Amino acid sequence: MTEETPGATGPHGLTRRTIVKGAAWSVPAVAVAIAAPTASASDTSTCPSLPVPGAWVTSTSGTGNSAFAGWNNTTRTEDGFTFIRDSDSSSTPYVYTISTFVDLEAGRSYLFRLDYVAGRGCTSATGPGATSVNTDLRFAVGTEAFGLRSTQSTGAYAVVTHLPPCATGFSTETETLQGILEPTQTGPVPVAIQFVAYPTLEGNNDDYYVIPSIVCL
Ligand SMILES: [Ca+2]
Repeated sequence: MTEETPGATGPHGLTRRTIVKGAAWSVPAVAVAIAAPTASASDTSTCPSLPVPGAWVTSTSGTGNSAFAGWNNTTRTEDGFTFIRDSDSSSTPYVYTISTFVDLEAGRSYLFRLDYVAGRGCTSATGPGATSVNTDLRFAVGTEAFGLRSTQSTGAYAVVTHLPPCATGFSTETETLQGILEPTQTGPVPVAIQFVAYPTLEGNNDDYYVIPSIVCL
């Protein structure tokens, strides 16, 4: 459960906490402006929706930190997910995967998108000048990766741009990762969002806030 602070709930049901180990958190105001797919897409009457975040399935490998049971966990908002956990002084990555299925029809075209903002995992207590460690983001539909990002050059993928310095919260710019899928068979297709927190003795991995969506073309 997310810890609640009365009167401090953000626009996505997120609760502000000012000092949290492993997360220089502020609710990404830009996320409020992220547009959900609208009726402008064609043939919305039969367009499938992604399940609500609470219905996605979580799997993990490696060891994530367990302190601060509220904000220092990965949480589900009403429209997306936050990943702010860290590898827990381990020598192997902490891998956190959130997945679901969506029923698609053969011969149709579907745009899958993932809007995200990223932030440094440095704590407010350590302040500017503190360091954090890379976290990878992978957005996959079926067997295709539609989005691959790393927060730092030590990661496996292209580095997130406009990532703010430590202790300043999430990026103020939203980026969209997306791809078009044209299935050849009708049936369920897996959708997965994976975070890989690289090993760190200090325990501060960078953070993400993501919102997945689907548009029928
Ligand atoms: Ca973190």
